Amino acid sequence: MYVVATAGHVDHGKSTLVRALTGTDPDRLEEEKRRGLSIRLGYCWTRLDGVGDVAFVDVPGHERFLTTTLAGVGPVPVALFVVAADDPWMPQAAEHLAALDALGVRHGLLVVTRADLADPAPALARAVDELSRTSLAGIRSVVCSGRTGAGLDDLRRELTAVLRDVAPPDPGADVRLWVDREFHVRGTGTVVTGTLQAGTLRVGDRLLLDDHPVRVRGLECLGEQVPRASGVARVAVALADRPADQGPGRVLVTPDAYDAVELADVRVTGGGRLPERPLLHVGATFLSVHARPLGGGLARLRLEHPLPLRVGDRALLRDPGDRSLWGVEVLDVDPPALRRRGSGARRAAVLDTLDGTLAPELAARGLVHRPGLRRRGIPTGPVPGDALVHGDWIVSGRETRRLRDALAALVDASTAGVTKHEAAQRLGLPHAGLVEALVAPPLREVAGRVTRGDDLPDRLVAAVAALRDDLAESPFAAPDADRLGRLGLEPAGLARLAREGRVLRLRDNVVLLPGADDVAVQRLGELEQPFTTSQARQALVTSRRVALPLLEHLDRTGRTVRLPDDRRRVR
Ligand SMILES: Nc1nc2c(ncn2[C@@H]2O[C@H](COP(=O)(O)OP(=O)(O)OP(=O)(O)O)[C@@H](O)[C@H]2O)c(=O)[nH]1
Ligand SMILES: [Mg+2]
Repeated sequence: MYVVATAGHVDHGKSTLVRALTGTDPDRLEEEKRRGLSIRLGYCWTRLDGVGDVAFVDVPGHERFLTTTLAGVGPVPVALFVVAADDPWMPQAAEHLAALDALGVRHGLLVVTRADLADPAPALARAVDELSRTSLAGIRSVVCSGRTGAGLDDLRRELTAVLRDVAPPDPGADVRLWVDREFHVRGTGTVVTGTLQAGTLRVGDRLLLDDHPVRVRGLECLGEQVPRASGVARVAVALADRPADQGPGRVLVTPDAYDAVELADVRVTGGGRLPERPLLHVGATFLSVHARPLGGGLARLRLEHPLPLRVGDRALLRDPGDRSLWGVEVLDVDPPALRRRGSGARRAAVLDTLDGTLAPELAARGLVHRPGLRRRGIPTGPVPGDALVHGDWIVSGRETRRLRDALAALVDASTAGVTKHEAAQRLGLPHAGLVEALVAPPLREVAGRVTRGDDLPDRLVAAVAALRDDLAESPFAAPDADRLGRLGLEPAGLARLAREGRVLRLRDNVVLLPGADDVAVQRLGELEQPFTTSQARQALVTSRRVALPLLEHLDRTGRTVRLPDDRRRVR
C-alpha cells in the first residue's frame, strides 16, 4: 500500500480531487459538507494499476486547522500538492510547502486543478518555481479539473509514476505508529488509527501506547480486517488493556525499542530567531517545548512530556503567534547536561560532527552500547578500526587509550593490583568486563586482579593477590609456613617479590604487605612511650613471631629506638 497526503490552500480543490480519484467523499462531517470546507483529516483509498492500493490522507487547508494539517502530513512520505488554476499561490500553499520541506518530503505530485475556471499556466509556473527551492524541487506535475474530470487519467498515470519511485520501508523495523485518531467502538473498545511508516503490526502484538502496555486485538486496513499490516499503511488498531483513565494516545510503539526522550539536540533550519517556547510537531502529535539555541543553527529542546524520538527524525517547530515554521532534524536524543558557561558552544561543535552514523557518535561519546544505539536509531556498525569491542560495548580508540592510561595509573598506585570491579568503579565504566578488555601489556589480569605484568610469572602474581586478601583485615597476621607453602611461595619466589617491593619480607618466612611497617609506626606512636615488646604485640594484634622481626626492622630503618631496658619508643 502507498499513503499520500494532500496539501494546499483552503478551497483549492483537494477534497474534490480525492473524491474524484477514490469515489469517496473525504469530508464526512455534516459541518464540513455545509461549509464546503475540510475540518478533520479525511481518509479514502483506491487502486491504481501498476502500484495497487493507494490511501489518501486529505488535510484541511484553512489556516485555523494547521495543527490537523500537520498531523496528517507528518508521518506520510508522499504529497499531493494542490493549487487552484484560478487562485494562484496563496498563504497556506506557502505554509504547507514550508512544512513539507522542513519534514524533508521528497516524493510528490504537483496538481493544478480547477483548470476549467482559468488558464492553469501561470499557476503552474508559479508553483513550479516555489517548489524548486524545497525538498519537492523537480517533482512531476499535472493539470486537471476535479469538477469536469479532465486530466484525471493523467493524474492517475503521473501519481503511479511517482509512487513507483518510493522505496518500500523495512517490514522488520520497530513499530512507531503516530496516532491521528482515537475512538471507541461498542463491543470492540478503543481503536486508534494512523499511518504506519515502517515495520509490521500483527493481531496479538503487545505494544506500548505512550507508556502503557496494550495488546492488538484487531487490525483493519482500508476497511478490511487483516491479521497483519506492514508499513507504509493506513491502519486502524483495536486495543485491549487500554487504561480508561488515560488521556488521548499519542504513539503506539514496540516495547523496549525506543527511549522516552525529554531532551533532544537538533539542527534547526529556516525561519528567524526561535521563540523560547515553540510548539514541536512530530509525527501526528505536537507539544510545547523549551528551546535553547546552541548557536550555528543548533538547539536543545526540552519536551513537555517524553516521546519516542530517534536520531534522524524530522519534525517542525512552530511559533503559533506569527506562524513561523522551522525544520528540525534530531541529532541526539541522549545529550549530556550543559552546565558551565560556554558549554553550549562546545556542544554545538560536537553536534556539527554527528551525521547519524556510528563513527562520529562513538567519537563524541567515547563509549556506546549496541542496544542503546538501536533504541536511538543509530546503526551499530561499521565499527572504526581502532575501537575496542567487548560484547555489546564499543569504546572509541581515543577513549580506549585514555582508559588504559587511567587503569595503569590505578594499578601503579596500588600494592598488588586492583580487582576488575574496583577498576570499573574508579574508571566510571558501566561493566567490569570492559576492564578485562582494556588490559593490555604491560598490564595483565591474574586471578581477577589487574596488575603490572612485567615478567613476573602468573603464579607469583596470583600469590601476591591471595596474600593481599589474607592481610586485608589484619595487616600483621603474617601467613605461617603452611600457608606460604599452599600459596606456592617458596624462598626463591619470596626473595624475588621482596626485591621487587611487592612484599615486605621481615625474615625468611615472615612476610607482610609493603607499607605494613608504616602502619605499625603509626599505631605504635599512639602507645604510651616507651613501650614493651608485649605492648607492641598487643597493639598490632599479632604474635611474637611477627612482632620481633617487625620491631627490629623498624629499629634498623630508624623509625624506632631500642632502649637499654629493651623497651622502645617511636622516633
Ligand atoms: N469549477 C471547479 N470547482 C472546483 C474544482 N475543484 C473543486 N472545486 C470547488 O471548489 C470548492 C472547494 O473545493 P474542495 O475540494 O472542498 O477544496 P479543499 O481544498 O478540499 O478545501 P479545504 O479542505 O477547506 O482546504 C468546492 O466548492 C468545489 O466544488 C474544479 O476543478 N473546478
Ligand atoms: Mg478539503
